[in-house]
Amino acid sequence: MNQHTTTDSTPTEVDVLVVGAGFSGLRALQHLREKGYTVHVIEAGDDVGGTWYWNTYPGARVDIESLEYSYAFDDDLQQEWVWPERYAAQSDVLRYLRHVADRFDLRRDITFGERVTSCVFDEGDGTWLITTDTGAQWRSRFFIPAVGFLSTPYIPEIEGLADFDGPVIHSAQWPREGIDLTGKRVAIIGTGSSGVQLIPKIAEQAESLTVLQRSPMWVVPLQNTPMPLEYQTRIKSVYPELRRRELDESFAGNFLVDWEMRPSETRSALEVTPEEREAEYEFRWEAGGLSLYTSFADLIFNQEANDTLRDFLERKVRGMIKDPATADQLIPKDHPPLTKRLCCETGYYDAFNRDNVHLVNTKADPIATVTPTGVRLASGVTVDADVLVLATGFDAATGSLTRLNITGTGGRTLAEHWAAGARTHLGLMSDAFPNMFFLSGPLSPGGFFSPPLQSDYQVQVAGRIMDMVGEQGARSIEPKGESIDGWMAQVDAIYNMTLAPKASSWWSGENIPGKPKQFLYFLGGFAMYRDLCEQELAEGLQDYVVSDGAVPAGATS
Ligand code: NA7
Repeated sequence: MNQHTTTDSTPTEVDVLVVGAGFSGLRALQHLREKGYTVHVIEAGDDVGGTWYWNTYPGARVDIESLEYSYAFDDDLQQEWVWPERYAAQSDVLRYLRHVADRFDLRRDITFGERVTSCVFDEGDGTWLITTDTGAQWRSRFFIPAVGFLSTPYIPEIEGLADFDGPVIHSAQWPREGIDLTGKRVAIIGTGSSGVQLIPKIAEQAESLTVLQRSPMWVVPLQNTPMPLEYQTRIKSVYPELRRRELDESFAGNFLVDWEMRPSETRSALEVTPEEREAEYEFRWEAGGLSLYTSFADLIFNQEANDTLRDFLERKVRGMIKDPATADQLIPKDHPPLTKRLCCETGYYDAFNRDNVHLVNTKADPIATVTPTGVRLASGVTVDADVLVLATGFDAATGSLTRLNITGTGGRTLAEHWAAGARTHLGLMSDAFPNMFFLSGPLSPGGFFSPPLQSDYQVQVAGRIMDMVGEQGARSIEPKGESIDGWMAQVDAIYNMTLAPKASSWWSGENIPGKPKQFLYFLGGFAMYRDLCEQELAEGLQDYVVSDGAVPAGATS
């Protein structure tokens, strides 16, 4: 292991340099430090939390139950922590991560309030040189950009945006001190998960809210409640078993509804009677959250099966919205349910029954320009506003990585290397960028598996690979080009078996103009992903190039 060597002129040396102190970066620090590596984390924010530090907009909360959307690596931690609600609000997730940082004494190895400006691989000695905006430099054997996959806000280039007289606020850049919208006329662009959470909160406070909707999403009730004490106690008594089954049996890392209430259906939606089907959908609608994903086995594969869910959801929306024309606008026509991420609502549909909320269909009448006093549509209709909210999403999966100014072998940047699309092996490593590991990265199960659990596993895999490199006295490791090609073909093959190609969203990069279209996540499920990783480790990393020393077959840490 290297020693810390801090002087004014030479970089500080550590074994592993991590960027980002969210769920994945914190776990990387905790786990790799425990293994004996020297680790340092650089975080741009003033505190831990990552996504849960930055997204302070009203209504921000998880849509996987908190008893599951939390670390599993330490049983005392999960036994002790008390979640106040089934689905934690942003402030509670942040409180939890602060607790984790303190409990495992992580802060002493984190620099806050510094932004990494360049990361360069030194081919001479196989190390990374990381520089921050203060001029501080770090040299490390391994590099983990744990920057999150929904962390670079996307601000669309709408004509006139810079001339708007009032505040323009992206959902992920909400003022930490809040903003008083009482008596204000607010316009919001964007009706994905962030917009769906924000809209009811703004509607409660603002004088008026105009929702400028380009594409409706399929939205289901979250059914959040204060945490029932008996429920929490019961789950804690079976936590290890629940955690095991989240990994082995669940698709997204959320297993509680299937575990507690009713196992997921293994049958086709077309195999059961209409009454049985309706009962299943009704049960999962009432159970809440993302549980509709597991209603039937073929909803994501078979259009006819999927149409039965569409029919159910359409009826639900029409039943909740008083004005039939508004209900019609809120029902997606451009994609089947489940082919974009379901949004979970608390008061979203009710908001459209309020007199102060107005829905504008900007697909039919697009935004022409933002003016100093509002938004003008192509038809000439104007929407007056004092505050403009952009819930317009993120340059997901790759955006934060390609902006980090990472240079690999041959002086090539990651942005250049990925100009035609992200290339990774197992979503974990890229060729030409040795000794660098992604967590919940592109082409991993990332967008489809509970981030705390996925990054936990990937940190462990990265640690095992580091051990193998160290045991061999090797200088560096990177995946072979053909391994990446094979993995990408596998990701695409599974994607093409599903109905997902019928939708465009951040999952496929299509939310960002000019970004290469590429399905960015592995849809085979976590269990299959883990089996493939384990197989590779057992076979001795044959899919990788190990420089200055070979790793023997069968070697694992
Ligand atoms: P999303 O899901 O990417 O939603 C972004 C929204 O912004 C969506 O409704 C977009 O409409 C809309 N948008 C984006 N650009 C424009 C322009 N130029 N004009 C009009 N409307 C626009 O982001 P979220 O933050 O809500 O959620 C991201 C993930 O975070 C979510 O899936 C959860 O996993 C957590 P479009 O659909 O493109 O027509």
